[in-house]
Amino acid sequence: AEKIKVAVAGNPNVGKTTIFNALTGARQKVGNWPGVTVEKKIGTKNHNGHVLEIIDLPGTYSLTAYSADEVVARDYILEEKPDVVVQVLDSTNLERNLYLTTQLLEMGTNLILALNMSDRAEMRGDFIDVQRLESLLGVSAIKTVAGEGKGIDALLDSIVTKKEQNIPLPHEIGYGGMVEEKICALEEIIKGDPEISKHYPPRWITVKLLEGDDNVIFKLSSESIKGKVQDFLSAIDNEEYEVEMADKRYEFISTLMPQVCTTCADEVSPSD
Ligand code: GDP
Ligand code: K
Ligand code: MG
Repeated sequence: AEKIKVAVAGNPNVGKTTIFNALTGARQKVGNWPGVTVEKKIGTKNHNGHVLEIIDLPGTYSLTAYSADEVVARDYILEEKPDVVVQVLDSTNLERNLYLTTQLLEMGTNLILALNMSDRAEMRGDFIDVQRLESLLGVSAIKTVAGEGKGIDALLDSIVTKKEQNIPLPHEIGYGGMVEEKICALEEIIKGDPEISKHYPPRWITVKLLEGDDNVIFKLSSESIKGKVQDFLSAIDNEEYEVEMADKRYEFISTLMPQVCTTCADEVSPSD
């Protein structure tokens, strides 16, 4: 059977490794990502006649190029194009964890949310409306308690189903008039690159460049397009856009939260 490539992503300390271990059992290999001392873990799992190759990505709060961990995680997603990305979330810090979700959605990943630590959330009296969350975000979501193996079979079933459906749609957050105008203009330039649209979601590349993420410019193959992009970017104030876009993502999440959980309040506030 064809291998299903699965990447496990998430913030640090949400139970990623525990989920990875529950998914793969003892069948794992540990190494390093090329060029950096970030641990790379790969495991395999046979599930109902399907072979899953599962990667435990480094824990990250975001997918901007702020650290080696973030670059490793996002380059894996962009270059290796896993069939399915499982984001593990800490259900007691849902709002904060959804920030990474917005970025995974913008990258056009085929996304499943593992709402982990659901034992602790329920002990606090927080009940997340999973179906509502799924329909608002257009993803699949499953409650898990990783250490007890709860939800792991459902997660495996969901991975296979996701792969078979294979309809990742880049989810677009509207950034509002001023920013959208710039996105539109810059995206036009970027789409002129002969390689970019074949490999990456152009809007995602555009958003990252507007945020001042220089690392992304290396994804462009044409020198003349690179020059045009640099001219465009030097004429604007990146910081202003970065702040505005982060605000819009938080706004999107804070509008969503009361619709999926009436009592949830993060143990750690999203701005920490
Ligand atoms: P990672 O940093 O995301 O890889 O997180 P780990 O897998 O190392 O887990 C962090 C801690 O949370 C460990 O002490 C786990 O035993 C614990 N943990 C993981 N999943 C759950 C869960 O669903 N419920 C509870 N109560 N604890 C969990
Ligand atoms: K925590
Ligand atoms: Mg870990």
